[in-house]
Amino acid sequence: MDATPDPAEWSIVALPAVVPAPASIALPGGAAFPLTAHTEIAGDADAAATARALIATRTGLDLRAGSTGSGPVTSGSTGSDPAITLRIDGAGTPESYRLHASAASVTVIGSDAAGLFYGIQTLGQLIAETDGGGWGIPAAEIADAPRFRYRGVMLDVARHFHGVETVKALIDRAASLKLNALHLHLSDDQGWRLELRSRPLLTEKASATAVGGDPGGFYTQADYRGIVAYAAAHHMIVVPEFDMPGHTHAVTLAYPELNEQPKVDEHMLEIIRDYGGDAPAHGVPYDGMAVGFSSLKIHDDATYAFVTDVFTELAELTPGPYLHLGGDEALGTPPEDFAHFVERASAIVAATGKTPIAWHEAGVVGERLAPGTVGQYWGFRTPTDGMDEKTRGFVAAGGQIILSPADAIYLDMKYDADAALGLVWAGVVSAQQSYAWDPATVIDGIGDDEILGVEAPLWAETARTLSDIDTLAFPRIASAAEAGWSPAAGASALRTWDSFAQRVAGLAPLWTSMGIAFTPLPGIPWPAAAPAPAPGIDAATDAEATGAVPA
Ligand code: TNX
Repeated sequence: MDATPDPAEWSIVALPAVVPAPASIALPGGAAFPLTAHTEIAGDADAAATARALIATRTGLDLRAGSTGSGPVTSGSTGSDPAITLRIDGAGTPESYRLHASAASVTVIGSDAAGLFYGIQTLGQLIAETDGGGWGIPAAEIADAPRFRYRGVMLDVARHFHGVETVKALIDRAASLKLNALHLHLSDDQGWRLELRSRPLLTEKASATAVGGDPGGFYTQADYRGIVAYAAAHHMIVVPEFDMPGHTHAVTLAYPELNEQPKVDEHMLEIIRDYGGDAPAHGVPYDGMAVGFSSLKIHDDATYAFVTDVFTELAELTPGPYLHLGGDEALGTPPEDFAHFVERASAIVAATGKTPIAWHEAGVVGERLAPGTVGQYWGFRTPTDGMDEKTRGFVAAGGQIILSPADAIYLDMKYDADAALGLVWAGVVSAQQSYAWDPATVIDGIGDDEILGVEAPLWAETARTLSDIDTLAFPRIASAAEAGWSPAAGASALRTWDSFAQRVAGLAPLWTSMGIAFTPLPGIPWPAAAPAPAPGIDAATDAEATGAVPA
């Protein structure tokens, strides 16, 4: 007698690992949808290709072999095997989708192409091993839509340069968590990372170095366009940043006449004492980790010719609606000069037709910002030092806010005091702490209507490789995704740490199949095969061990 149960009776015992939590999910139980090499995928061709690739990654099943799914099928199976149908119906809010799964069929309907893409990401997360030994999708009814329009991750490619392949890998990872914006921090004291035809010396002279004397690098325009296209294929926009008027020491290597002399103060000397490196010198590459010592000349016309050149060309290269002008930590710029600069720079960016974004400091000038300028808040979950007041300045100018609270979702903070990677200026941030906040309760007067979204920045002083990025970002990036996409804390039974921890644990096999070197942080019930929580692990030499959870 054949001991293998009929696939029609396979069921799944594990809880579905959907992250970020969907707006609504019902799990009727019973038999699962059996996923086999004969499962057809029908409907939208782009979406079918995405689904096939994801299913192959997760299960090793190559549905291409048995599938007939490239035609204009809208009603499911054309053969005897249960089918997956993917389509777009134009109904519902942007980026929303509905997913039905039963033993007989799976249907994912997106309101638009992005919604269908997100429904497929959910489908990929639902795949689990059945009690029959095969793969399946549990019976489920999901109706899902994002809480916020903007859900981002930022990668600093200035402190350490990260090549196109690493950026694409980050796009894969972020899109799987329904993030839709990749903010690239393209310039800082340590280097300029984007080739510009209007200012070629920036990459010719100011891109070769990085923090710690590591090699630098830059994106050619073709590289950048490739990143933008890859992001678009994953329903992500690229939000490029040239940081000004501080964080501009690299400019002194190319156009030395544009900058003031570096301002070396006690704070800077303290960082040099703690982290090593030399004090900055005008026209000499800087490879330390201090911030706030450089400044463009504020009352010089040549500065605004430069600002106009670089943002005009950046706008031409960037199809997305936003350009980020920086504006953080301009400690080397006197306050009145800083105000003058951000007012003019936001107007220059707005004149390109794009919406400016600036770090929250720029909100100090309030209505003098270009109308609609977006503010990015990087203070703590409980604001200090008037950072909330500055952030409200953007609202006064008609702009919305992106929340990046550093003591929750700065992915470059250490997750454990002994961790090899990361910084600690915003504290040691556990997975629990990354989850313990709600966007609408951070700043008085900034609620859902004033919030554009949520972004998790990863500054790269200590992150040299994709493995470093994974080790720092995962699992805490999932907290940011849930804050940006899911219903507010308190508005859904799924929005608790316990639920989140269980769902994240359930993603371990998917993340492993995607090659993500996540850190199995404590407090999350990782599958038994996961390595023990490993504070202090040296990710550079032990990258495999940090993420090696067999599927
Ligand atoms: C602060 S927060 C910075 C960056 C550093 C980061 C390190 C903000 C807008 N700027 O210049 O890289 O801390 O965590």
